[in-house]
Amino acid sequence: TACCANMEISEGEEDDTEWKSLVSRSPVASSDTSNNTSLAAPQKVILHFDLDCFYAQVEMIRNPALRNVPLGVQQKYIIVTCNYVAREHGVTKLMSVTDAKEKCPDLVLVKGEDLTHYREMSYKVTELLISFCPLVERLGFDENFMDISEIVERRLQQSETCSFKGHVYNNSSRLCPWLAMGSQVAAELREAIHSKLGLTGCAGIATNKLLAKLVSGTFKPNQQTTLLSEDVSNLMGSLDSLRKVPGIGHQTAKRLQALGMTSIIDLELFPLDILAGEFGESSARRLKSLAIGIDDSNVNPTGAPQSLSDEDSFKKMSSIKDVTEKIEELLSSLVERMHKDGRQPHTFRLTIRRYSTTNKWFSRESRQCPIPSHIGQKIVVGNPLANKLFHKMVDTSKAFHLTLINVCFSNLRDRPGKPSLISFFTPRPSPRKTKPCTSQGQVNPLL
Ligand code: TTP
Ligand code: MG
Repeated sequence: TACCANMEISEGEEDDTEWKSLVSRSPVASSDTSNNTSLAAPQKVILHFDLDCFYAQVEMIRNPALRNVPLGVQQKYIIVTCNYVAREHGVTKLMSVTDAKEKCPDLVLVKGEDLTHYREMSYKVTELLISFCPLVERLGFDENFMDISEIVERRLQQSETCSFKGHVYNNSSRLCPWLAMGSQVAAELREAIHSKLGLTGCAGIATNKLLAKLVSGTFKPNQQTTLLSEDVSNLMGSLDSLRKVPGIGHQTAKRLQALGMTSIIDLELFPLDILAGEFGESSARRLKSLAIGIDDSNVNPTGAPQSLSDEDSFKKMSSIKDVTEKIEELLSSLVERMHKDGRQPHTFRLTIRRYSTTNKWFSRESRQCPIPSHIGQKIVVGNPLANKLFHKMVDTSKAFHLTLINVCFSNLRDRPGKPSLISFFTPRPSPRKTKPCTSQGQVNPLL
C-alpha cells in the first residue's frame, strides 16, 4: 500500500511503505550461511495477507447494493481503490476521477476520506489473526505478516504429509511438507476472515517476509500462492524494477540508479564494496540479500498502535483562520478515537509540510510538547497546544503556504483502572520508552 491523499503514515509507525525497519533491522545472512541454517534448523513458514480492494470491500459491506456495480473510492480527485467489477472496466488504483469516469461512465463513487470504518475493520482482521497465533505484524491497513512456523511444526507432528492448497508458484511439484501445511493454514485463516468478517483477500506462503509478500499477489483476487525455494530466483527475476522489492523505497531506488543499477540482477551483480561505500556495510549487504530473496527479519508483533494520528493534505493553505479550522477538524475526530482507545496521551505533535517544488517528500517539520497531566483525557478541540506549536514553526507575520497538517497523540499510557479497549493486542515484549526528541525539541506549553 503506497501513501496517497488521506492515507495515514504515522499510526504506530506501521504504514511505512519503504519498510525502513526491514532494511536496517536484522543482520545479513550471506547465501552461504543461510544455506547452512536452513539445513540445521527447520525453515520458517511465513504468511502474508493482503485484503482485496480493501476500502471498496468495506464500502460494499456497509452497503451491499454496491457489490455488483463498478465502485470507486475517492479521496480528493483520485480513485484510491476500486472494486474488481470496476477493474474489469479498466479502472485502476490511483487513477484520476476524470480518467476513471472516461474508462467507465457507470462508475459509482463513494468518498473515502474518513478512514474510521477502514481502520476499525483493519484492526478486526489483525485481532482475528492474533487469536490464532500471536506472531502477527501489520503493514499498512490491509496487510499482515504472520509467522506460523510453530503451528506448522505442531501439525506436522500430528499428521502425515499434506497437499498444497491454492496455487504453487510456477506450478512446481516438489514435496515440501512445511510449506504445504503452511498453505493449509493460510486457507483456513482466509476462510475465517471471510466467514467472520465477510472479507476476501490473497495470501502468500513462503520462508520469509520478503518472499511471502512478493508471492501473495501472483493470483488476485481471493487466491493464495505458495513459493518453493527452487523458484525464488524465478520470482526475483520476474520483478521488473528495483522499486518492486519491499525494502527498496523511492530514495534507495534513486541512489541505486545513480550508481547505474536499474534491475534486480544489476543489484545482485553489483560489487559489494562499492555498494558499501554508498550505503554502509550493513545496508549494502542487506540490499544484496534482498536482491536474491534472502530476508532474515522477524515478524514483529505489532501490538496496539504507539500513537494515533490524523492528517490532511491540500493544494494551498495560507491563512491562520484556515489552519485553525483544519486543526480543529482533525483534532475532533482524533480526540474521539483517543477516547475509544481508552489510553491517555502524554505527548502531542503537530506536523506541517510547506510547499516546495524540489523536496516534496522530506519537507515535513514537526514540534511536540508534553500534554500537561491536568489536561489529561480532557484534551479537547480548541486547546492551546496546537496553536503554540504552530507559531513555533511558522512566522505568521510573513506569507506562508502549507500543503499538509498532521496531528498526533503519542506516548500513550493506560489510565489507572481503565484498561484500554485494544488491550487484547499482544503487548510488545519490551515497550519502547518515549525518548525526548532532540531534533524536534520539546516545548513546554506552559511557557
Ligand atoms: P492496496 O492493498 O494497495 O490495494 P487494495 O487492497 O485496494 O487492492 P488490491 O486488491 O489490489 O490489494 O491498498 C489498501 C488500501 O489502502 C486501499 O483499499 C486504499 C488505500 N490506499 C490509499 O489510501 N492510498 C494508496 O495510494 C493506495 C495504493 C491505497
Ligand atoms: Mg489490498
